[in-house]
Amino acid sequence: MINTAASVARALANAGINRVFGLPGGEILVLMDELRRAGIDFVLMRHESNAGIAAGVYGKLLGQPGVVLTTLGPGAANLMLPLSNSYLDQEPLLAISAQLSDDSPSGHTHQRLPLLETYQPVTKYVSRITPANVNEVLPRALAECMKRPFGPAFLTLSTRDAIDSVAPGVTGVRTTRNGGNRTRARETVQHVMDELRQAQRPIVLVGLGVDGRNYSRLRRWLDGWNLPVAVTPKIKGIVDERANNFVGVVGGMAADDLMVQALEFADLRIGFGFDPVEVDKTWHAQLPIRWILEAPNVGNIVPEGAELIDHTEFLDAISEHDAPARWGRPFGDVQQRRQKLLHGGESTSERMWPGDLISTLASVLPPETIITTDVGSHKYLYGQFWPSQRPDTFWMSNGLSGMSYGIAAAIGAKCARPDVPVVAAVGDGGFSMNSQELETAKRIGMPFITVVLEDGSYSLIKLSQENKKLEPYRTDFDPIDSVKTAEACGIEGFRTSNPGEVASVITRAVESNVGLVISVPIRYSDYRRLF
Ligand SMILES: Cc1ncc(C[n+]2csc(CCOP(=O)(O)OP(=O)(O)O)c2C)c(N)n1
Repeated sequence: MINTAASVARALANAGINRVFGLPGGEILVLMDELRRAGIDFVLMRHESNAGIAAGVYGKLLGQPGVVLTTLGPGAANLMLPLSNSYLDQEPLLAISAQLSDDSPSGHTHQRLPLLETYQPVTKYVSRITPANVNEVLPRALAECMKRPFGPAFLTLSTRDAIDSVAPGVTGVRTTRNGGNRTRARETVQHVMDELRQAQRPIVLVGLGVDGRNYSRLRRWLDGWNLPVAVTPKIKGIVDERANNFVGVVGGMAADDLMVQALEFADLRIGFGFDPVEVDKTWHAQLPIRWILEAPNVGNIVPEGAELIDHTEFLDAISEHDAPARWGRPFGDVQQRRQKLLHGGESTSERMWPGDLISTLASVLPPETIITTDVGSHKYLYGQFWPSQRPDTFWMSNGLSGMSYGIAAAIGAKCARPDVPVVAAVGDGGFSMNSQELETAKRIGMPFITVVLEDGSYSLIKLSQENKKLEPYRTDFDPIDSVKTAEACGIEGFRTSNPGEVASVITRAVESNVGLVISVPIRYSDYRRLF
């Protein structure tokens, strides 16, 4: 006979999970010990929210649910941000927290929270784990996380249940990705061919509902036919953004007006795995879209007129045909204006033009580099202008847009891909939310580079205040020295506004695979010229 905690650990190990991220409380020590015995590493972090974000990115990169473990009460309460992020950003995340035992007196209110009721609306599945149901609940939760759209599940385990015995026999689950309806794929190909034959300005809008493993098929179709393509931020890298047919990034990034103009100008919009959860405006509801989805969008939404079809089948079938028309470069003007924006300013000895930072980083970082961003003006900058080349190399919180994502995501990414450089691009506001995790990265031997854009403000909000013609009020802050913060966490810090210095310091850090914080002073108002 094994206890329930051991059953949980065994189910996770059988599902191929080798790391769980979290922060302990006394109530999860038994489960932590069982994880250790099952060969699962517990990645000790400094905030549960960061642990959840790291786990979601780690899981998605490995094609399995990421797992975060917390104590009850406050530890579990800190899971709201990562669970919401997982829900809206399609990152598979299984969260397990402790909970009070049933036998605790009803008047015992210390750390008692209605956790299942709280998290039920932002997850795909919630349940208590008990000795009686552990064999069903764990496989179900893991499978729910991986069912498209990917998302979160939340489970609780009380200290009492953790040590109670269950009958052996947990075999674990194989997580699967569900496809669409194969029979309709060929029909849809015919419709799309007909529509494309008529179109002069078609654009394919690729979104996070695309399985990254289909990237070469997708490129064969789009590049082979020279079809104009735009992407949403969370699928950046699915196409090569340096290619001639790449129009830009839609979904509230820099140059958004330009992107919306392009979409309005198009006479055929093909939404390939496109999920409006990434879009902060409502054009997706007004402009007609030919949807090609293989799974429902976030919230289990299937837009009107959309059929669920298998993308692999569709891409294989459409690639058997020649392009039904030639479109030239209908969005050439938009493409040029987009590039001009990036080069529309100048660095000085005190402040770097944000566009120069992008160009500099792009010139020295290898194409396999994983970029994670935080949330703010810098996210708009990287989201639009970082020239992604490979799938799964760009990570941001966009459906939720939750600050503090960047550094936590970098830890998850580096754990999943220790062999590639990882760069967290953050603002000085976001950096101060969770820079303590630099110590985590150092301690667990997962070094990455953090680029901090220093402008002494929550610049996105400050700009919004200005746009609304409001008095400047409480959007500036005094600096917390990010170089010293880095050093306090045991890694090197460096400040410069010189593009050449950025290039050489980063090249050295990449070559020697060490952690680095590089702080780059910028002017918040420069962002205005990019948006
Ligand atoms: C957790 C959370 N709190 C608040 C916000 C609202 N918000 C969005 S961007 C932003 C400013 C971020 O400032 P900073 O990290 O310095 O980046 P910058 O805008 O300067 O590039 C704020 C406060 C948010 N998205 N998430």
